[in-house]
Amino acid sequence: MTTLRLVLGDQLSVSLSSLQGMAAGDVVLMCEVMEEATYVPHHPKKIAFLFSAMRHFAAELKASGCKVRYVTLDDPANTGSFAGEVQRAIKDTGAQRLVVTEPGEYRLLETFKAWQDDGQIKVDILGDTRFLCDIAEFKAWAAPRKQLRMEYFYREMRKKHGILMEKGGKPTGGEWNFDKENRKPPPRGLTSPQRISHAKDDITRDVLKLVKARFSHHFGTLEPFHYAVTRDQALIELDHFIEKLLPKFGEYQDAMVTGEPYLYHALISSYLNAGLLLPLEICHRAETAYRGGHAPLNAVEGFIRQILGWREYVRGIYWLHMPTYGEMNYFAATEPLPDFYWTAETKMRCVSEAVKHTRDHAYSHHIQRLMVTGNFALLAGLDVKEVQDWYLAVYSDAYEWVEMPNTLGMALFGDGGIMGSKPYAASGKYIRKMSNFCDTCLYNPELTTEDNACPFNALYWDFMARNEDKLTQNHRLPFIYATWNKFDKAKQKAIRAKAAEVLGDMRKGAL
Ligand code: FAD
Ligand code: DLZ
Ligand code: SF4
Repeated sequence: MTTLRLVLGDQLSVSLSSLQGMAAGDVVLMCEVMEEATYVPHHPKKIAFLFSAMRHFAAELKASGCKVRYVTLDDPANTGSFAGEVQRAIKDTGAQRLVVTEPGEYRLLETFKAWQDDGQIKVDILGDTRFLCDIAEFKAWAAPRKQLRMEYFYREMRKKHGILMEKGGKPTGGEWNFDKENRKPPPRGLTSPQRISHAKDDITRDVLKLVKARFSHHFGTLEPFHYAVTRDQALIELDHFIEKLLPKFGEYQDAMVTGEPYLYHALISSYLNAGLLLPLEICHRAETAYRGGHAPLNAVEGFIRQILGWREYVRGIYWLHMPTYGEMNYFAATEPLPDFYWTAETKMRCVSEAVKHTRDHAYSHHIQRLMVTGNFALLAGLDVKEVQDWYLAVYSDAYEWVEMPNTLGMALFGDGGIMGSKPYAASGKYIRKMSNFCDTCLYNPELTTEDNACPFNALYWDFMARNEDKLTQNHRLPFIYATWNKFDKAKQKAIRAKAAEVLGDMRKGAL
């Protein structure tokens, strides 16, 4: 009996569950399909990275003796969808069984389940064992809890995987979290060490040509293209980070600097999410750096928390709450996404920097995603669906399982507090403290209602005031409301009028 083993573009790991127990006649199916490349207009770098990584992975499987059916995007017979390609492959190979590892997006899980139900072929959907907490385990952790706080989940994961743990179940260094030593503002003149650019082989060059021809109209620049496209190259990136950048990772984790998209961040999420790297090996390498005296504990613990904690936690939240999660909109935010998310043309230096980094690299680091573009979207009440589609399209590491909880839950508080205990709303003062953006901005972060006042300031208070009924009971916000209520009525009115003016300017393209 021939088994067809469908491997998706973000499943490029030899340890993948659907690649285990292969029999001689089995066929691995991989396909570049328009449906996946366009369900949101993915950044050209993301498409090029994935197609090149898929082609390299297929070549490695072939070299190891697997039978691989690889369908390129420009194959004239390509039907453009997974459904069409699976049908063609069944017809051509006579396969009676299809095996696939569970996908990272709910819409595809529904598709695969529909194939199971229509009974044309036996379809086995296997768990994704590359994650450290499977979906059932997360559901069991969540079931008895009223609040699903990441910090407690993370501690369980530390214990389960024995990462940064000492005898007697104590955390290394005596504490679970060293963030009080992290997250410093950037000192003047902070730059980041040189990053790696990988040489391009024929496969990557062909893909770049293809992407240029077919997806140039999507937001984002294709070249220069520096991405790793094989596991070996991704490991080089990881080693470079551990050796040269990890020691300062914690310290500058939240810093933002004009013209410096990367600073001390790892740049591994695209490789990790596509399967070229695995989470546990990354945590082990980071821990080894600490134990060998190459990186301090605050940096190593902070880094491991992102992978062992946040990454697994957001996946758990996604699968726990889908499909309803995708429909949530706690603040009923419906303001259309302004053009400057696509053009970077705004006088707000912080936003234009974050969008330029995104356009040029299919990357911007966490704090820019959260506290600049995300914070603006939250304060201005931008449509939650449009904002999510933007994040899903523009970042090379974006798949719905990780993008949606981060955008809807963390940045927009659209889930009403499933992920966070309060909205990450901040005025311009936060951005001024954590970046040098305000130094070259036409707006002034110290002002709220004046002509050249930072738009974030009035929007911040307006957000708090217009959502008072939804937030006033929040136990972490009484101080904010106490401050707002101390403003006299005239000041409150002036701030809200200024916020209305800012939104008006945004709609006119004049912000
Ligand atoms: P570093 O800052 O060096 O962190 C190391 C690793 O930790 C990352 O590679 C990533 O695997 C993991 N990590 C850190 N924070 C998170 C987090 N909040 N959720 C999941 N993993 C995390 N991450 C994605 O992988 N895909 C997305 O589509 C995505 N969308 C986001 C949208 C918003 C609005 C926000 C606020 C965050 C989003 N993140 C997303 C999380 C985070 O911003 C990226 O993982 C990170 O910027 C990737 O860059 P890096 O590899 O240099 O990470
Ligand atoms: C993101 C993406 C793109 C752009 N193209 C393809 C593709 O042509 N073929 C493929 O198998 N996967 C692609 N992907 C990744 C899928 O969208 C991803 O597997 C699902 O969103 C599930 O996470
Ligand atoms: Fe951003 Fe306001 Fe600072 Fe300008 S002044 S960079 S808009 S925070």
